[in-house]
Amino acid sequence: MRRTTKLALAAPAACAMLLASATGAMADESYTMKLTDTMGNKSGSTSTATLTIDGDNLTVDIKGKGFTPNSPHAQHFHGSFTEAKKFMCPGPDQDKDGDGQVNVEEGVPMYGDVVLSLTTEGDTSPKSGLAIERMPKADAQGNLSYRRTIALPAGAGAKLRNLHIVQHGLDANGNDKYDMEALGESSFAKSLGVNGIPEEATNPATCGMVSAASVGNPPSGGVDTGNGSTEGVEAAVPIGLGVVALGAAGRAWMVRRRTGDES
Ligand SMILES: [Cu+2]
Repeated sequence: MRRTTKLALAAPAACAMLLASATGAMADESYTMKLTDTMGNKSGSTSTATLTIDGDNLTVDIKGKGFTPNSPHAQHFHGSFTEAKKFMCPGPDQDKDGDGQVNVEEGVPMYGDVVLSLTTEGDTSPKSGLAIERMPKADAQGNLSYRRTIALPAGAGAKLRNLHIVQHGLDANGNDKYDMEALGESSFAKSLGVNGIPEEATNPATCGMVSAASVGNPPSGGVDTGNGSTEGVEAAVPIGLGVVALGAAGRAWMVRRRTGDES
């Protein structure tokens, strides 16, 4: 009888402890990571990203320099919330065709699919991967500044350490814009059915891993009590949806460019 009572009391206590530790792991944490041209793409771009996690709210603050001026730069969290999958920033050896650039197709096997699109407003899903009109634009000096708070799926905040940030868009021939002369057409965009986008606009310029954050401890992932919570995010990543959206975004980008050229 006494034994039963003890157990009955013990269970809620254990639950409370679990809850407490879970809350502790997810309390306001802030850490800083460097985004650099790990690819050897000669982008000349570097950024500092500060991530602040408050439960499942993520504030991303990015300050960068050396970006193609007056140009939009697509940026994403890449990788996977699933710890079993190890993704990382590509090195120059990912340049399989030896053209001196690690392009998107060469980078993806290493850095993984888009998990979150770091847009300036609206949707942040992989569908907005190339929503260029909602991506941050570098100023005339090539400085890029971005800040946004994003609500993550439940439990995802604690799993960010499995991800990394990639910023895209570089100026390979140093004429301060994206053009076909330097690297030709983006085979990635073309593969999505969007013609006429310079590869300069899609190639990765910087990459930085959350697990390499220099300040504070990356979230431990200790609250990984189930895998259902982030599956929505994971499932939204792959190809089908992303491809359609990237295509649409690419076309929008081209329309914008044409309009710009005419004016
Ligand atoms: Cu990306």
